Amino acid sequence: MKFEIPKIYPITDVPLSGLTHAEQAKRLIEGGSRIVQFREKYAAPRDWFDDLRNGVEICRQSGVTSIVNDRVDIALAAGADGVHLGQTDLPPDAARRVLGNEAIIGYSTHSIEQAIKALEYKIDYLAFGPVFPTMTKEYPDAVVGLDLLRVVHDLTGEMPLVAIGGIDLENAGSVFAAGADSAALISALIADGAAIAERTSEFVRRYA
Ligand code: 3NM
Repeated sequence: MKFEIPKIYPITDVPLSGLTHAEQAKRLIEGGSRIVQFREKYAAPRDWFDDLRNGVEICRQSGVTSIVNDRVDIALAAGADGVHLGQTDLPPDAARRVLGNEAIIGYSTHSIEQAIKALEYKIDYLAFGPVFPTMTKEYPDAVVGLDLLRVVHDLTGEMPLVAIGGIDLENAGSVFAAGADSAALISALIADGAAIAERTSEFVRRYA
């Protein structure tokens, strides 16, 4: 069954928000988010696993989809609904063998070639970016822009498409107009920890 991806797709970032993953999830859900991706690029698994488990439980209690960035093993151990894989993580087919048919598997791509290749996999959504310049990713790929996003939309047909990279309240409309089903957001939602719920509800009011 095609995964109905929410239009607003927040991703946690502890250094940027100054908050635990669980607290970010709480505030994102308060603001109306229906999905949360937990992204941890620095902490050792042992050091963030309890926080993640709390975040996943907070999502579960609200019927919100929980996704873990990069790590299939951690997603499984935490009882998350799925995993978001990058180009150097486990291949989506291997992740599917581990997580099973019910799991949501998303896959990041950064070029037309990668997006076409991604269609060979049994994934639930495809992410494409960075659509705009981003300060959040340490080594971002080249900016793909709205024109290539439109091309990927045409090439990938029914596959749910997530735009990522540099999306804010003002430019989000342009990624939806270019064919994205969802906008993945980090800094626009969580850069100011105290404003997470309010910013999320602004996006939800305007776009979801
Ligand atoms: N992945 P912000 S861009 C995590 O291109 C991530 O795949 C990207 O953060 C990709 O919304 C990115 O603050 C950072 O720009 C997104």
